[in-house]
Amino acid sequence: MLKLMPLRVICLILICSASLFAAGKPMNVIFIAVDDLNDWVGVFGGNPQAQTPNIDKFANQGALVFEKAFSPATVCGPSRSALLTGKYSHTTGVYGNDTNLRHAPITKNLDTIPQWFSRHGYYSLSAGKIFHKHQDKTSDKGDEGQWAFDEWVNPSAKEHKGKWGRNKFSFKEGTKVHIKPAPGEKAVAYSAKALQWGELAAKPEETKDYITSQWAVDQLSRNFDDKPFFMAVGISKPHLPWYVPSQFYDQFPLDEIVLPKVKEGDLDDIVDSKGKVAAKKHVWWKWLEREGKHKEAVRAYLASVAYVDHCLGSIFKGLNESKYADNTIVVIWGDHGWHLGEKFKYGKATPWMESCRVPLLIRMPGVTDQGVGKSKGLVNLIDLYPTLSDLCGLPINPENEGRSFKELIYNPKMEWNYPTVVTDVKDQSTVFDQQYQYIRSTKFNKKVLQLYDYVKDPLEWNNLANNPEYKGVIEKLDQHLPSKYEAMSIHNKNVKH
Ligand SMILES: [Ca+2]
Ligand SMILES: [Ca+2]
Repeated sequence: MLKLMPLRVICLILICSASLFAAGKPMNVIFIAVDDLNDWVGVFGGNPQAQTPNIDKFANQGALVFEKAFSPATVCGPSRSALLTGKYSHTTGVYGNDTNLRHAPITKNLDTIPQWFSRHGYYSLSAGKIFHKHQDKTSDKGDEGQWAFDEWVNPSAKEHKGKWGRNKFSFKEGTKVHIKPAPGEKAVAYSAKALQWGELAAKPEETKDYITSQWAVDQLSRNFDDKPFFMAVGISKPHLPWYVPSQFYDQFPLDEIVLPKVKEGDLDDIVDSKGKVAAKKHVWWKWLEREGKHKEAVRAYLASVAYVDHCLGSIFKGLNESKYADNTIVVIWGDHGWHLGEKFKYGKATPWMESCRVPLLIRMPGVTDQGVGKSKGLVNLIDLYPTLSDLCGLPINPENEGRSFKELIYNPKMEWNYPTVVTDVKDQSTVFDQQYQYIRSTKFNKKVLQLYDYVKDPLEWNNLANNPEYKGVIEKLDQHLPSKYEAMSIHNKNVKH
């Protein structure tokens, strides 16, 4: 057929199809945040007991798994603020969960990722937790970043009852647990309140994250006025309390739970410049030890991760069956890690590996499905802003501090060894290269250094910082850490409206 056509007709057809391709719409983006998800996901290998068949299948069918991805900070607020603004907390002063990027002088006028996409022709929409939620005296609803999207909904809110209504659930009898301080023991309010779990007498379809996931699927039948879309979906588990339907607990028989390893005396080599031990066992670890409930806590987290995987599975299925299956980039990220006993700690907000490493997967049709599936390149969630801009053909915001790793996505086996930084709190940061983690803390006028060879010592038991053999390694890594820390920006309670 082709050889019967005159050459100029063939040329015309080729030119037309090339220009149609060039004029084709940019890729859509589905941007999925999972709150407090660590590397206990099958393909990330953080815990072989994890049951995440949907994420694993998603990875095995064309998403790229970043084995060395880190968060810019180790609690929700500053990690998300850094990712969304493209600037580290040591640059902006947005540290801790009580500073809102919307009030900080350095960040309040920056375009966040969804705003950048809207500014460049995208339709942005969101449900669930993407921005950290802050008090807002002008509204009883709080500031959840509603202002950053063209459309923001809370699909499980009361006003949607009927279509998306959320019910209050009861617990399966005898499964509700609240770990508290010992009588008379002083503890900060959050610690005393937050460590809770229980098996819900509910179907997954009735619960918040499933409803949010279903909202995302429902949007995939829309046209968005013919614009490409940027859809942000926030999944709230496995954040505490670990209340998920009992079927997910049933997947993990309690007597089969294996606990993460700890080494007695592990913290004794973390010392300040006077040789005084500067780390101690965390209160939640001590309470769980006292109550004999380590296995129950680990099981509750595993059950919550299995629940998240179930919800994500519904998004993957909905996307595969939609008209957007072949022109949508999917990014899945955890906002920081979480300890389940490692280094005698439960929770986040430490400078150690378990708090800093995050799961990150990116699927780009036509690109990652041709590739090798896993990358060992060093990347950070702060790199997502420029990377997604780059992948979608948007200009890179000159305010971004991260680095686009588009090239790595196209070629996951290439060398990508840019050391990357995590700022845990003011005056405490850590840097990762391909072999070492180096932590420098000058908090409270005390200098505490830690160096771990996480390749040889993945549980980070041997602090090498005071071993003279590693002086050169430390000097080299220290250059990547912040030379100054911006002062803490305005605390929520001091914000005037
Ligand atoms: Ca979080
Ligand atoms: Ca140690």
